[in-house]
Amino acid sequence: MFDQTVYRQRRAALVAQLASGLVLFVGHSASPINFAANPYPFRQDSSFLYYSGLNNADCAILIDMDNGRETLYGPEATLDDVIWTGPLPSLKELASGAGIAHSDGLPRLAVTVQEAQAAGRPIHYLPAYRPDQLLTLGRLLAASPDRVNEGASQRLIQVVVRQRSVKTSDEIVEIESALGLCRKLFQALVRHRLQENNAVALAGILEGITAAAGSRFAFSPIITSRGEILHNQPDNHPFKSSDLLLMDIGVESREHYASDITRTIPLSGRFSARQKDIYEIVLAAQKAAIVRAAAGARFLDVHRLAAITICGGLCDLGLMKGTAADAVHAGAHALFFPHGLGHMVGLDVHDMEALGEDNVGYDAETIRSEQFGLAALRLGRRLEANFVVTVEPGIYFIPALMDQWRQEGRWSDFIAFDKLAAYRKFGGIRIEDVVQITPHGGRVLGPVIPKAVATVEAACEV
Ligand SMILES: [Mn+2]
Repeated sequence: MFDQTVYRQRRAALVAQLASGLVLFVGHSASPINFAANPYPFRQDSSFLYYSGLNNADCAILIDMDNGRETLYGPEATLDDVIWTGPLPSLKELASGAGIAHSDGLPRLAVTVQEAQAAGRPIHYLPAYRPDQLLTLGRLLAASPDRVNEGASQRLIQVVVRQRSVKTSDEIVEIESALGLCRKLFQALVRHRLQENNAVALAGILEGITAAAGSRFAFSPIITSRGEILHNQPDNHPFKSSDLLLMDIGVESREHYASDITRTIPLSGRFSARQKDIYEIVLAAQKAAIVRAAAGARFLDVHRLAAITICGGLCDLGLMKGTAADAVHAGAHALFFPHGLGHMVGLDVHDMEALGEDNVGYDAETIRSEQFGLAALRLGRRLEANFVVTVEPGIYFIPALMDQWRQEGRWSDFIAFDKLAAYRKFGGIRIEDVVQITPHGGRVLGPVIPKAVATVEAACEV
């Protein structure tokens, strides 16, 4: 974890915004796979991690903002725990590592919360998204688990989102270290792509490299020769050497910050002319978007710029027609680019998504569109310096969607449906980097991972 002063400052900044009442953070419990003693690998709640750095199960933090008292609640290790697990820090030691002055057992938390409720004091807590959190909060607050989120503090959500959105240099170092491992994964993908010849085997190799580095995936990786299936999970269908291979992968840093990288490579090592044409459009859209992603710009407009670049390129190829800006205004680009340009990255790969996508990505100025494609944009709001976001445009040829739009005659002014038959087996291309927002545009974080056609092909030769 970071030095305890980091967590103290984060909590102090939080309290300064909220002023009075109590803040309650409930951490995660172990999540059993098939019986309690055989749990999934533990991953702490990201807001709990952000304010404490503590990666321990069954803990809660209560901050009394009226007297400044901070308390860590949790189980004290028993002799049995020590016999099975080895020596463990005491609760007091855990608390002091996080700069928290007081510690106590969980029964005491229940009493303190009840007293505060009885006194009519506000208790701010974040919405829960795991059954164990819902049960714990429900028990503590004497609320039914399926209604406990109705009492979540909108004010606390706002303050936490504002704070976690702006990354410090320490956090950016973490994200860059996670990106460093992504580069190794890209190199391994390129190296092993032909011997292994299916996505399951490649995913296993990449998972092994990740685990050996002491890390883990930040989300289920997408490794597929069918890039048009946006979240296709690895399967064992053999690749064809004429296919493109899309890898969208992210790992956690030591302090659990995420990375999120997508590259699309030709399995043969050389892009075909048709693949190259589409690839260059995606790359141009990504580069234009990164330049535009400056503090003060709305990400919605950056997304639109990427969409306009894509439409312009597809018009040049004869797959679209009309004016790119008109096509994007109508939403015709979403046939090829049906998802959003990106999202924030931090302790979560979709940072803070558990607090509500709209609470993170939209505000009073920028409301989420209901238009197909644009509605999937997770982040639309105005950017600020030191936000960290992904920029990940793509072009996909999705047969079911092309068929439906053609039948409906949808946007036939903009789409050359008769030209699309030749692309039914093309798949999809996405290129994604993680970018730090600066006053002058986006700064790509992490080591260089090849993305120009020539450097991708050169990497494939090794
Ligand atoms: Mn992403």
